[in-house]
Amino acid sequence: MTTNDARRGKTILIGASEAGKTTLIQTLSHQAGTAAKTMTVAHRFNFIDTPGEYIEHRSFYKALIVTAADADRIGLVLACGCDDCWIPPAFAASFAKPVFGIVTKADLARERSVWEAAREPLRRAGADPVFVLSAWSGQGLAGLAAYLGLPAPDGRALPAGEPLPAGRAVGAADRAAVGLRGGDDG
Ligand SMILES: Nc1nc2c(ncn2[C@@H]2O[C@H](COP(=O)(O)OP(=O)(O)OP(=O)(O)O)[C@@H](O)[C@H]2O)c(=O)[nH]1
Ligand SMILES: [Mg+2]
Repeated sequence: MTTNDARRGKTILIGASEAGKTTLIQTLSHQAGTAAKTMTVAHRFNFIDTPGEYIEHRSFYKALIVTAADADRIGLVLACGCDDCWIPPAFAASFAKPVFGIVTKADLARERSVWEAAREPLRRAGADPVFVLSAWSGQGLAGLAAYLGLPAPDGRALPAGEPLPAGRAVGAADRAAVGLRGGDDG
């Protein structure tokens, strides 16, 4: 670990499947490519990436808390316009470390009211500050990068008119891979 790495510290990202955690890590780490489904906890650059299932099922909470011991701060991630955000109120109190929030996919909603609505579950969880951004358009990334002590990335701005990549379906095979047997155990 270099001196710079030590100063920046490690950030663990926690949030539902498809929230955009891995894509955001790739973008902040200046890595090209498309994010594959995260199957297990992964250390990537200054980040600890977690599978969405870890917040979607209470039985994984302990694993999240133990894993967060290796991090200096916790980022709770939620996609703009999500129907079920999975982030419980006061969740930040589970960690004796700074907890901040990230609303991703801001490019999917132009209205400020949608962004504000997405901030609410994060605020209720105890996250502060809360950043609103899009890894694809690049909007809002500079603020988060500055907070984390990282160089500002360009985002992944797509050529005008090109559709955004479709989201992946999260299926039974994904659930099995992270150790879930079937129905919701939360
Ligand atoms: N429109 C839009 N789509 C995004 C953005 N960030 C990620 N996505 C898409 O959202 C989907 C899920 O992204 P991931 O980064 O794999 O999500 P994740 O939170 O790591 O998901 P798990 O690994 O399943 O927990 C992918 O299809 C991404 O291309 C964004 O800022 N805007
Ligand atoms: Mg992922």
